[in-house]
Amino acid sequence: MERKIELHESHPRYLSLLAREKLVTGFKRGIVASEGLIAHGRGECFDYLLGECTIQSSRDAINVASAALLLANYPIISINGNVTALCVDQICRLNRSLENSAVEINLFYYTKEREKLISEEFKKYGLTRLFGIDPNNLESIPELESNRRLVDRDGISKADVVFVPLEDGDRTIALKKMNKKIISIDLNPLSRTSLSSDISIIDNIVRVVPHLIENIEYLKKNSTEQELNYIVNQFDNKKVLKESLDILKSSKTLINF
Ligand code: PTJ
Repeated sequence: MERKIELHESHPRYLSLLAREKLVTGFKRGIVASEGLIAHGRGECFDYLLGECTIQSSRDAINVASAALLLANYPIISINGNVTALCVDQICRLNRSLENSAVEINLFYYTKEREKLISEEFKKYGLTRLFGIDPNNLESIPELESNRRLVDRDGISKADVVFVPLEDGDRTIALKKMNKKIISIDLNPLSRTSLSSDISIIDNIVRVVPHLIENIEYLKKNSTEQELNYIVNQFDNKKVLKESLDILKSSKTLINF
């Protein structure tokens, strides 16, 4: 029997419940893989320990990511089922605010049907060109065996910067070996993706993408190329990872309660 849940903004866990609802709906519609629900649960656990907010070191990483995306010649935003269910609209806005970027689909639990549904979902939000769907235009990343090994010749293959929200570690490492600059979003600072990215944003994607768009718009208006380069060059990703781990290990969230 179809279940109907009413979510009220006044509920203390409204945003968390909303994200769950988006994923469950995405799963029922065939956009999210069943494993995507488990992956979200893992993310929630880290989010809880981070206090469900954007910590200072992640704000810094978002600022650096914004500068790196603006400096890139050809940035690609890689998307999957969870990213689509949680923030398809915001990803399309991010793509529009970058102007020279493109979006590429890359599914770990690949099925033709999911690829089609996700691609239609992006079209609904105004995306006219989605890479990664033309089998004749795909090539394999060396040393990678999962479904994620296929990248588009006109997309990720050519990109200098690849933005990978909710990615798996193998592909991040493989893309690094191809000399791509990797910007990731992952709530787990200990994941191989976070550990091997150039810029690791340890935060929930639903908070990150709006901040990123706002930051990009600000930097576009207020920064020179030299200033953007300075922001990127002074960045220390290890410091970001260490600071987020320190917060996870401390009881700061409990103390603030
Ligand atoms: O749609 P597909 O087939 O490409 O599959 C997508 C998933 C996410 C299921 C697939 O890539 C996967 O299994 O990912 P992993 O290896 O479980 O990694 C996902 C990472 O994202 C984990 O480290 C989670 O902690 C993290 N994560 C989950 N939800 C969020 C998140 N990070 C940021 N924001 C979230 N909302």
